[in-house]
Amino acid sequence: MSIIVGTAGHVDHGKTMLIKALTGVDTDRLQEEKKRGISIDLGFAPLQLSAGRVVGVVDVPGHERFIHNMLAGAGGVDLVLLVVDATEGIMPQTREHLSILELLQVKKGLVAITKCDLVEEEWLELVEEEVKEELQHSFLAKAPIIRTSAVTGQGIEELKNAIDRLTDEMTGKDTTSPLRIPIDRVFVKDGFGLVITGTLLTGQVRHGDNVAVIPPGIESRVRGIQVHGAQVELAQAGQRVALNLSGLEKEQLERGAVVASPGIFNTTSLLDVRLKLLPDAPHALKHAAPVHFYLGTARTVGRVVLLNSDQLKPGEEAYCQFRLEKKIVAQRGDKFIIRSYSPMFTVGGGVVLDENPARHKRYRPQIISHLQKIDKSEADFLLYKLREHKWLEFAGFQHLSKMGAQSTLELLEKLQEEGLVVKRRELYFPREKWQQWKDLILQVLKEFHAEHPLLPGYDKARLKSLLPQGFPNKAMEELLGELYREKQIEVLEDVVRLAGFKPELGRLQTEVVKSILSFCQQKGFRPPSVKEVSAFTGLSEEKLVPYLIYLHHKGDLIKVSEDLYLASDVYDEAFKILVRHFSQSEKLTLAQYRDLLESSRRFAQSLLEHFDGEGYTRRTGDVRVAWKLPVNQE
Ligand SMILES: Nc1nc2c(ncn2[C@@H]2O[C@H](COP(=O)(O)OP(=O)(O)OP(=O)(O)O)[C@@H](O)[C@H]2O)c(=O)[nH]1
Ligand SMILES: [Mg+2]
Repeated sequence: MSIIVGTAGHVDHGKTMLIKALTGVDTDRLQEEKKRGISIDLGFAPLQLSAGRVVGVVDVPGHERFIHNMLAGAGGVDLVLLVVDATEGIMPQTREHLSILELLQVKKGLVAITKCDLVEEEWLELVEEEVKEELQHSFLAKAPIIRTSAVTGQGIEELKNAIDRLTDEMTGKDTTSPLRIPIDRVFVKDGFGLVITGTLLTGQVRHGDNVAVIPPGIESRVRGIQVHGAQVELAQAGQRVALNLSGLEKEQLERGAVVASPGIFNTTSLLDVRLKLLPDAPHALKHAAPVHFYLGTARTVGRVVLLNSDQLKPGEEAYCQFRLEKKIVAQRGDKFIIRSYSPMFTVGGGVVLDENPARHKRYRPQIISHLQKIDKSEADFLLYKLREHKWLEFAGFQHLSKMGAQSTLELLEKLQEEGLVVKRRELYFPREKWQQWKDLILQVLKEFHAEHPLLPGYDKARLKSLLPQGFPNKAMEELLGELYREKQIEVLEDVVRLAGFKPELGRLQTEVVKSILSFCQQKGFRPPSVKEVSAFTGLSEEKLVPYLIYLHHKGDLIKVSEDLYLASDVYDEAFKILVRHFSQSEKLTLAQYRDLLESSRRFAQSLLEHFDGEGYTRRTGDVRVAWKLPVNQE
């Protein structure tokens, strides 16, 4: 289990010196940092604890101008080491860093009073009092306060032991979720190529893995992994890592991009969030105001869409939407910080609820209540997304919830038990949608039977067009299978009908059916076309077709081709003639069959093609040979 310790505190308060005293590493690696004597960018060092445990330390700059760098480091912090200079006490960035960590929902930390070698005991007591008072309502209210000096070594062991104790009882980050590493540094190392560093937020990465680098959205292979300067095969959530990546140019990447499991993350510029404005923010936040937006190691400018008011007052919290200028990788549950546009102050922050929302209209109570719901419950969120997608495979949920396979599966099982989700084969559906589709099919069949009492049922292929576009075939089969098992429908070859439905004829219809049949029988081997039957019965072709289909399904008429229905006894006779011929002869020409039937060439041809289609005969060149023909029974 790996933990990240992050420093915090005002400029020059001794963070970097303290980390050097703890770890032996000077995290100010830039020349400019050395020259100016202040930290500018993030610094990293491993801290050895008891029993061979190592935690990663992220040292942040305190200067107000480099808060954006501090923010890039603060995202992965589990335990904060708040540094307060004994000679100065609480200063503006002590407060600002504290607010940021609070908004990022860091839960634990400790306080180091530094430079104790420079002050008297009485002064120290005053400073400690001030610190306690300042922290009394924060997450650090009960944090240990340790007096230190990097110069004399006072308190360094004590501090290390306190970190040891606190990190020992912490649970580490989630190693089962998909991989995600917000990149904080990109550089080229001679003989290696491109290297990125970052805190492994979730999941794990193995030497040789394919990973996605987003943006730009390129797949890359992990050629090497380093943790605390040593080559490793596998790195896990909570560790600081350096990855050597193939196939990428330095210019394609910058801080803010993410290394992730392929196929899981996308970039987004629209976020649904819960936003809190700090009680000491200097102004209310107005609707549509531009702000600086920080998430993970990414930063951009965004506009806040207040959904329920025109302004958010200091200390207030609200559901709102952010529209960002630059696309970033975000996911539900991520914390973010906002700073006022100019001058720049940290004014608030919050948590992402949905990284792929619709653009919301303002002042819609149902949108607020929706956001409330998905804020409170992961199950409600998954259900909402399922309703939006209509159906999903398990991989789709993993993509959405990014919770890790096991937790997602458990949540889905719970939703199934509660009857809110149904699973058919490998697909999940919202229960009410599934029921709606079943009802829809029954309703359509009912109307269809009322309108077409002669027809045997509804065309199966057409049924699918009633369902949402792209409805999977296997789901269609499941839907019909379920209705069948419930004895609601019957499925004939290519049609579906309500259970128990039988085409029914009125008195008049019975007459029509009789006359069609006898007309067709009379005509024998010179059968009428659909048009001729229509003329004979006086019914339009449109009205006639259901009768023909009815007779066809009943077996009284045989459909030889689209335009040709043959009375079944006439058909049988023609078939007998065919069989008889092949009992004496190997081959049959079209002309021979025409002569045998004493009919037209066209009719003979239609029939032979039909027999070919049924597999009774086969055409080779100009002649037919018998194929799967029953032996002559005469
Ligand atoms: N006497 C004394 N001086 C210290 C101690 N710790 C740090 N200093 C001095 O304080 C100055 C600032 O120390 P840093 O460790 O660079 O402070 P920092 O908090 O990292 O500063 P930024 O990263 O720029 O915010 C340096 O000149 C240090 O020599 C200490 O324990 N005793
Ligand atoms: Mg420093």
